[in-house]
Amino acid sequence: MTQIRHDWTRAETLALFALPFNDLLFRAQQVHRERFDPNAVQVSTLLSIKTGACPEDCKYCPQSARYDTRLEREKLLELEQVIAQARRAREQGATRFCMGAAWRSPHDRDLPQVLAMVREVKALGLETCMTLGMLAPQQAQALAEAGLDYYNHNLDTSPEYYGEIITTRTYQDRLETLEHVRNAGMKVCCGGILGMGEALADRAGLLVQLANLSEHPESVPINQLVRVAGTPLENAEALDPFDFVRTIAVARIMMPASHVRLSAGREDMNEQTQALAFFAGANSIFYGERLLTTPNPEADADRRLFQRLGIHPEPAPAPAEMACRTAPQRGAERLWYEAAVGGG
Ligand code: SAM
Ligand code: DTB
Ligand code: SF4
Repeated sequence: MTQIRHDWTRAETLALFALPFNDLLFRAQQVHRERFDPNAVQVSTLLSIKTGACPEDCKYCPQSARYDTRLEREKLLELEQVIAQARRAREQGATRFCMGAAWRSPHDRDLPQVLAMVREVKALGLETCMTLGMLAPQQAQALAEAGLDYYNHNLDTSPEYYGEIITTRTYQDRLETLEHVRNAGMKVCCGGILGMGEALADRAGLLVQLANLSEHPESVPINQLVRVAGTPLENAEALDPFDFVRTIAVARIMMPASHVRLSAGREDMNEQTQALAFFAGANSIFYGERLLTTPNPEADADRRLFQRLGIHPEPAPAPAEMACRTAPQRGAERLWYEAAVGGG
């Protein structure tokens, strides 16, 4: 069994990237099979619970108030709206519901409403995830106590390239939030974005940072930049799909027990590239027609793709690990297959 390591060097990582494509994918697939069902993919649905008007300057992001992206801003959603969307996601067969807010960090004033969202979504039998920006230790604690399973906070790129992309918060700020999340006992979802003009060394640098955290993130989203008109990166050069797949494979080899998420950007990817990404070790996706503010493939199209590839959705954690898993959710898993058969 491949060892879990936390002492990766950039040179070793670059050597993985330099392998011939077939050798790299073969190694990644071998590592993948040691710990995972190679035909199971975890499915999460995203919801933007607070959209736009963000004070940060992340150059990739349509939600920054600094760029004119024609995005309709929305205040924090009402609890009922969130519950309705979570139910819908569950009916479609998602097992995790991820809620994102365009904040630098949550205001304590908003926390009670956010905690209620965690409790209610969890009560539906879904795993819960949130991404709300930087967290203070007490905020992380409160989220954990409300039952939040995962917190998403990305490093985005290498420490060296980071300053080209974001100036309003530091890499160190991000690392500190990740530590608060860990200390509160939540699972960490942390990854980055490819296609922002970064060099290969920056991709390696990002993966070294992730793999050398004291514990690997349980979930590692690898996003392909969604180029949104009005953002400074709207004309970034398109990524070579093979380079995207290579990065997935290297992430899989460096973090053998983590779920690697084929994250944003699937709308711009053909099915063959997605299939290669699954072969390279990606075993999680965002499912449902919307990411936060940009389009994602239709649920029907994903069900058909899964069916054509013989992939099934990964079941939610067993009842022992997640006492509140309810009958309706098991029903939803059955529905997934029925819908897939009907839609195929
Ligand atoms: N505001 C919070 C924060 O930044 O921590 C949470 C929401 S933010 C939208 C979550 C993540 O989405 C970012 O860290 C970034 O990695 C990803 N993201 C945002 N815009 C993107 C885009 N255009 N393409 C790909 N990923 C994007
Ligand atoms: C992550 O790594 N990717 C997701 C999630 N975490 C929150 C967000 C992708 C956002 C893509 C642009 C948008 O839809 O606004
Ligand atoms: Fe704000 Fe998050 Fe977008 Fe950065 S990525 S501008 S913090 S919503």
